[in-house]
Amino acid sequence: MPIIAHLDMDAFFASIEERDKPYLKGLPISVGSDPDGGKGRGVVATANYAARKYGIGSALPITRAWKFSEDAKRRGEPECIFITPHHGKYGKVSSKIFAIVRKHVKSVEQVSVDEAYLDFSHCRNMRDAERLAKKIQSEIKKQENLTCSLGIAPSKLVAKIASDIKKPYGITSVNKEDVESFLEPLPIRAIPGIGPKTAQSLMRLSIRKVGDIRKFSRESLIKRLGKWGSDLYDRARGIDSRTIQTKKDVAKSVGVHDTFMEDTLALRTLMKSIKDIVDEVYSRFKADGFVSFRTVVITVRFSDFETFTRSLTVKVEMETERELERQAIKLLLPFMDRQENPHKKNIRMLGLRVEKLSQQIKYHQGVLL
Ligand code: TTP
Ligand code: MG
Repeated sequence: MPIIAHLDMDAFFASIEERDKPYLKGLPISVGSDPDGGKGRGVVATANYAARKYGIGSALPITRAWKFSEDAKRRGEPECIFITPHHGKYGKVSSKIFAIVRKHVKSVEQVSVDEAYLDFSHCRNMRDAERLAKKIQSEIKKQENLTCSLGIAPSKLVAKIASDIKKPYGITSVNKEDVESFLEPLPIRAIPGIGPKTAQSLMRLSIRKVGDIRKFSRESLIKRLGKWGSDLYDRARGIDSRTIQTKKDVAKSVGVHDTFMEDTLALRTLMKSIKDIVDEVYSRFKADGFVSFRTVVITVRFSDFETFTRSLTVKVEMETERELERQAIKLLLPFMDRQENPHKKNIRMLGLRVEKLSQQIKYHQGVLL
């Protein structure tokens, strides 16, 4: 069972502005469009927690943010400080933060300027994982004077939801056996992918909490919401088999090709060749330390050098040589009949490649090797 952490910076753009301009300390801040005295266009990118108390937050039209700030002023509270974003600066801070994270964690999948999934599977247990989270959190605070929150769970989905629970500067961990009871009381909007529109259509079915989704069968959710209904059925149960994809994994592929002594369209020759190629690709893939792949690509070159590639990508990782062989043959067969080869041209070369690879991380007594 993997242990995945999700790290998300607190009020990221606004916290950087507050840090860099000491006179702003403690004041409500909105980073985004210029309100232009209430006539401005555009939206709030983010707001610090003091401004959120006024109802100001991401995606709020700037005219409304201005109004909320004016209302606060009338109540005798500090008005909101509106700042236009400095994206270059935020990018640089982001690089520094994830450099700190990478010192502690080998497998890091950064998904936005301020968040990443971290592979904590080398931790012996949840307490160990919490200690590591605390260490990363404190080091970011010490070196960059910024706070972040982390969620630790057996899946990306639950880790992401958990990182939001104790913001700012919080850590929330969810054990495997507690996933369902953790999700049950949360409002449906806590599930990534449920926006205001989906939330509204779910409200019509009296679905308000994640636990309410579980009262519906997969079929009835599909009937009401289409394919998304099936995803929702899984998400409400914390089911999510996505693994951490580092840049290295995404970029890597393992491939082999074979040029025939004589161009051919003979079934036996092609089947033997594809099986040998599968064997070779699979051995290399294993030797490079990979454990799973999600994409299979085939290349076919005909005797006139016309070349085609066809690929397929699946959601759930494939791991076995048999699966690779099955997919490779599935991709090759159309080239042997009219579908992809109406003129019955002979084949000169066959190639096969696997992509979207995941690597097994090697551990020794809880230490990353
Ligand atoms: P978030 O992590 O969603 O928000 P946040 O870090 O400001 O606050 P939280 O403590 O709730 O995590 O987004 C990260 C940054 O991305 C945010 O600081 C500004 C930017 N952003 C936008 O520009 N527009 C948006 O709609 C959102 C949601 C974020
Ligand atoms: Mg954030």
